[in-house]
Amino acid sequence: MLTLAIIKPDAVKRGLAGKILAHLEAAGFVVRAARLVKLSTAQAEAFYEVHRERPFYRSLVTFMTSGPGLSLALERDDAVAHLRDVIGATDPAEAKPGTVRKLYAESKERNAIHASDSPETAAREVAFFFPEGELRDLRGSR
Ligand code: 3AN
Repeated sequence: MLTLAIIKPDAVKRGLAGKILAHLEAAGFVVRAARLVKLSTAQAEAFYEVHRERPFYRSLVTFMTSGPGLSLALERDDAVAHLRDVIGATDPAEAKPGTVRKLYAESKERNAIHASDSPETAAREVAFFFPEGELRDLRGSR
């Protein structure tokens, strides 16, 4: 199954995209699609629509539009749950040792990586960045 990750603008800016991708590949994920995207404000607002009422929403949108992020469609068995384990808790201070956020995140907001939080969200988020046809073309090519 597929899930959606974004190596966030803080991590791309600090030159950590390659290290984080290597970490994900070592954890058994296969890259099915990748795109470096600088989100517009409208796109970031739509992506984080579920958080619209949260106090950090405006700041989150500003951060996510501050530079390009690397969006990834990743495949492995039970991908959503495994990726959540690999990235660690939202707050890097609470993330377990060896998780991406423990290793690379700066703060609760600038936390290096996004990962879909349920299979339903994963389907929506993969489609947000990678239109269906594009993924179909990539399937079976490796
Ligand atoms: P996760 O990314 O672990 O699923 P969510 O969905 O609760 O966490 O939050 C989405 C994003 O909002 C986080 N990745 C982080 O960038 C930001 N965020 C979450 N909680 C806070 C907070 N208390 N203060 C600032 N930013 C936050």
